[in-house]
Amino acid sequence: MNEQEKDRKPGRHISRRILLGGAATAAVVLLKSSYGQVVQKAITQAELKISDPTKVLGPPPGEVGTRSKFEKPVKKTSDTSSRTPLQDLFGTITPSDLHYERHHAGVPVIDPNNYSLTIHGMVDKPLTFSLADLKRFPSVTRIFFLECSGNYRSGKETMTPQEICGLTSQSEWTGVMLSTLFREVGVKPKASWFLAEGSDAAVMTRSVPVSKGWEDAMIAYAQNGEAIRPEQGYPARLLLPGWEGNTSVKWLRRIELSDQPWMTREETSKYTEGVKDGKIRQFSFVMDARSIVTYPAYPQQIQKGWMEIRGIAWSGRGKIYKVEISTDGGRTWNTAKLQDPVLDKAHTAFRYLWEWKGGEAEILSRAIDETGYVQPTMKQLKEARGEDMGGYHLNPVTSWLVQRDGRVLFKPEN
Ligand SMILES: Nc1nc2c(c(=O)[nH]1)N[C@H]1C(S)=C(S)[C@@H](COP(=O)(O)O)O[C@H]1N2
Ligand SMILES: [Mo]
Repeated sequence: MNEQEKDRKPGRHISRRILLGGAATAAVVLLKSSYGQVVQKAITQAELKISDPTKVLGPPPGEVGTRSKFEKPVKKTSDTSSRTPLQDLFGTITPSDLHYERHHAGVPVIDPNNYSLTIHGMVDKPLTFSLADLKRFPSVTRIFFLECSGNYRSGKETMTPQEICGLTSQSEWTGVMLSTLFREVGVKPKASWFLAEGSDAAVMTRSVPVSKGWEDAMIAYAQNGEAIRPEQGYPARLLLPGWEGNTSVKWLRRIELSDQPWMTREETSKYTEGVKDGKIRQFSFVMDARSIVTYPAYPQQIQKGWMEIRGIAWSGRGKIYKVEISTDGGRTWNTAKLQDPVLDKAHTAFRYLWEWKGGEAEILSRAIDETGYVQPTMKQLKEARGEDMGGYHLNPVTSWLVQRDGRVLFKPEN
């Protein structure tokens, strides 16, 4: 028995940490002083001696809640992005502080009192809206995922779901439909494109077909029940459900209507991808269907017996229709159970009961959306788009290899 197991033995209430006299704060207790005042005192594990929570008054409520100190999900960061720990999450809403981030020039600080959004160009009545103006319009609340079109990594066996495809997250967004603002300014019938411009140091700009503006684009000022986070575009951002994350311009300050696209940097030198015969595809907005098993996955080690294979599936084209699971490397497929509600353009949780009897296994998931689109393998992607397809819009089926000892490794595609 190792040290940890010993600590978990019933009847053994004193942790190793206490025996070692660890000085970390164990609890905050409230004591009544001799004058009747309630005073707070932080006590250490060593002072506490016992780990029975029924014997100590717990800390009082705080102004903001905290995560259990035993849970430490973290984003994996680089200088320009951070990735959601998909393997640590349950359900489908990403806690706001774990939402992936992608900034081309950092997170700007914007005073909501100085914020404005101007809509001009091919409109009857150019207007500038303050944040308060935006909040006065009829609001909408909607759940959908965001995903960077560069959301794919591979190359080694020791990769987690977060490392492979953590550039996707899901929130409940609240804001005003862009169509509401389009009516307010009177978008001219001839206008077929609009430019969305951010007020970060990148002054990010993207051209978007006006039809998306009429259909389901929104200007969001809230995320998961509170003001949108600075990292997500505070105080307001454009959101284009199901489209590549880059088009959902954050810190949105300007929308201009026109009858042609602007050919900005983000839609010419970036966010384009090779297709066959040396051709380049541009304005590839829609995120195709994808899924990933988040349990079991690297770096977990499984035990023999029954378990729930779990994961998420999503599609920018609509609802997830079906998720299929294979545990034999793709020879046979079984239908996973989808967790209700299955929403349009939203992460959808799936589960599949499986008994691991020992021995090697290869677990795969494959998403099929309501349009009939089937998540491809890397081989199929290469066949369809050629070897020079670049790094955007890669949504291959992900495989996990279960070793004889139960360790799970990622199987890099080739
Ligand atoms: N103004 C502005 N908008 C932006 C970006 C940016 O750098 N500046 N990054 C884009 C990219 S590439 C993505 S994938 C998403 C990321 O949104 P998130 O950071 O809220 O996850 O925002 C997009 N909108
Ligand atoms: Mo992105």
